Amino acid sequence: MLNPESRPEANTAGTGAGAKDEQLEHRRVRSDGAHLTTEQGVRVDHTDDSLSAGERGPTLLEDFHAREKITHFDHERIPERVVHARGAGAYGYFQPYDDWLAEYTVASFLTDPAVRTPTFTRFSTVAGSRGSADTVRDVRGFATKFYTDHGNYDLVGNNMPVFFIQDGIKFPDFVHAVKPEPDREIPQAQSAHDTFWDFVSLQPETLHMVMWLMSDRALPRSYRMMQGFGVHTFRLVNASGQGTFVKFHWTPMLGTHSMVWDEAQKIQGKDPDFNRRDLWDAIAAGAFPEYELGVQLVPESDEFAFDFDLLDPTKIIPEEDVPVRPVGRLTLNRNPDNFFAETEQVAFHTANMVPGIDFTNDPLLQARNFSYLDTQLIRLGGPNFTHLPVNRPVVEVTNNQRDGFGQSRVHVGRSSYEKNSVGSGCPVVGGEFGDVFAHYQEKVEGSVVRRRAESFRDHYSQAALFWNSMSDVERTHIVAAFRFEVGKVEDAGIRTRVLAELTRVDGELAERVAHGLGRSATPAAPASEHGKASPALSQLNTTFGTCATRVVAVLMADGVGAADVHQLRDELTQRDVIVEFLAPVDGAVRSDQGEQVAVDRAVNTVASVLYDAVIVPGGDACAAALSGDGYCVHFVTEAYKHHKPVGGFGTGTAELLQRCGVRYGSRPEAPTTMAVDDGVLATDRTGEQAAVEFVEQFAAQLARHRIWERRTDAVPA
Ligand code: HDE
Repeated sequence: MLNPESRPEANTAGTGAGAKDEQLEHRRVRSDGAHLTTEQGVRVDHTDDSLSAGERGPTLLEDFHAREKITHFDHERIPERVVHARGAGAYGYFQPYDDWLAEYTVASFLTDPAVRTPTFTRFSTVAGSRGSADTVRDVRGFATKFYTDHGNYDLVGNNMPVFFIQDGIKFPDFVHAVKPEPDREIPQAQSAHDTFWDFVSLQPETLHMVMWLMSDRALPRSYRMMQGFGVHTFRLVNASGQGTFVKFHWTPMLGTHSMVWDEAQKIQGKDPDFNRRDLWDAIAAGAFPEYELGVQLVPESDEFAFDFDLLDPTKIIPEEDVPVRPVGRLTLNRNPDNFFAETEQVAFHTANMVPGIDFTNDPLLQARNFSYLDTQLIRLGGPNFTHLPVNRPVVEVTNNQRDGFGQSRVHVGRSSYEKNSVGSGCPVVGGEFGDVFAHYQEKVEGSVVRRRAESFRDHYSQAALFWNSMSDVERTHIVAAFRFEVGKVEDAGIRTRVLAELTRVDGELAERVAHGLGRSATPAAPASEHGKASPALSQLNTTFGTCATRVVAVLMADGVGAADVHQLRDELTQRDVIVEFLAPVDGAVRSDQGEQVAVDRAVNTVASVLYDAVIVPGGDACAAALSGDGYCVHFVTEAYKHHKPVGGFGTGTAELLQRCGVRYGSRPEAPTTMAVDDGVLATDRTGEQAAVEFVEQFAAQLARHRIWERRTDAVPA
């Protein structure tokens, strides 16, 4: 899709940023020019036939090469992650903008603008298994390992700022409910089934997160275009040992953009690897994804200043109350060499902390601090997974931990205990705070209880805050998502309970969902009628304005104006838009002047859902040929239905767009002047100047991402 030759040098980032790459270089194995050997390094004369007694006789046990080859193969698989099994990863680096955060933390990777810290980031879906599709309705994981000068720090976040439950002890219940049902193992990677909604209906603490899950946030257009959140309230600690509460935010520089549900479902068939491919292709082409790290800071003296508990992971701190302050930027600039070795074996852990950052008593976080190491012991086969290249810190590791399966370190010397004299007392324990991690000295007292704090009891206010903050179009999507999901629930009692819970969030929401389910919502007063909104929560209030890396399909057939399509492509490419020429058959089409125009793909190998916009070029013969091709017509109609910019450039395209059911504002026919309405741009002009003007306007539509106000309910695609 993108041109890998245009990839700039990936790891010339400067101080520190190349450290991980250099370390990995020692572990890379290249087969170019090498001989085939066994694991013992013995060269092999033949690997296509087993050793046998006679050409047609039994295979011999002494064939050590065949046995080793098959045995190794038999053991190739490891358990997939119990959640977040499906993912894609990339290396990069993080660099702070300046040192303002030094007042709050000794973590220099966040405060020294001269330091570029190498990173590995893995994005994931949550519910599906390793081979499931990318574009399901789900939360996305956004986990980053910072290989800092003081050891590894992992920020293991999601693309939504809250979570389904308040206490980690419920995590197994929640995951069992959302995963495929245990008797039939269906549905795969879906929350639209009875057990998930049963859980939701019985656990109102899920409601705020469920609102996010039913929103467009659950359908990111790209991993490059979604936010990330640390979710929990963490703590920063400065040189005087003073703590400050902190929430971490990642904001993508390309803006936060989503798909529509119909499109997401179709992509699951057309290209199940859509998000993974998008990440890989962008990095390979040098269009490095970037995210800004921001923090919300709350002084410890304000711990109880909010109408929710800062330790409750089902709550956000509205950005209007505590602004997000920029800290630095993450750039993903290198694809892994080997999926299994790196993306599959990477092991994130919330307890991988460095000096200057610390935990709080959020009961979800506390459980996570146990769970990640525990799960990795089985997933990666024992305690030495930290030696794996992707997991190794870039700083030296010296301790008295020894042995275990897969031990790769050759420890030298007689002492493996502390204190010792035979090893000269090494490794030495201790040092200055900032160089060593010292747990934050929080005063804690209380009786041993198994009880939720009163301050965790309100489950409705922020679910309502989210609903109040949505634009009309986002609300329509949320209602449609509830109707789809709860509409898949077979048990009538579960449906009733879900509707009752929604009534407590917002009466209008419940009514609209109920209507779709052929029910009436149970009349009940909403639990909270604060009427507050947080504009920052609406995706329509996030960044727009760039069309870089958007993918535009140009449909063409014989008779196309060659100069025009090349001009269009050049103009769009200058804006870093990716343009693909599609035609009914692969190879080339013949232009109106009889020359060959190379085609990138046959249109039947792709689909409109894989593109951000579509342009149909003229002249008459080309437009007539496309009009007669059902696949091409459907392509345009579907793109139009999914609110994408649609363009017609040249003679005959107005008729073609009409044939595709594309309306121009309130009129059915596209006019032939160069004007844009409702995200549709059509002109019968041709030539260089016209192409420049056309792309100018088309690019502006592309930067809007989707033409949300376009009414497309009646479009048959
Ligand atoms: Fe996770 N989570 N989680 N989680 N989580 C895992 O760790 C867990 C939670 C998140 O790309 C597992 O190595 C518990 C919140 C991401 O490798 C496991 C609880 C958030 C990833 C685990 C939570 C996350 C995981 C599975 C409730 C967002 C993928 C395999 C107490 C802030 C990391 C593994 C990757 C993975 C446990 C809740 C994010 C089982 C017990 C909240 C991004 O340890």
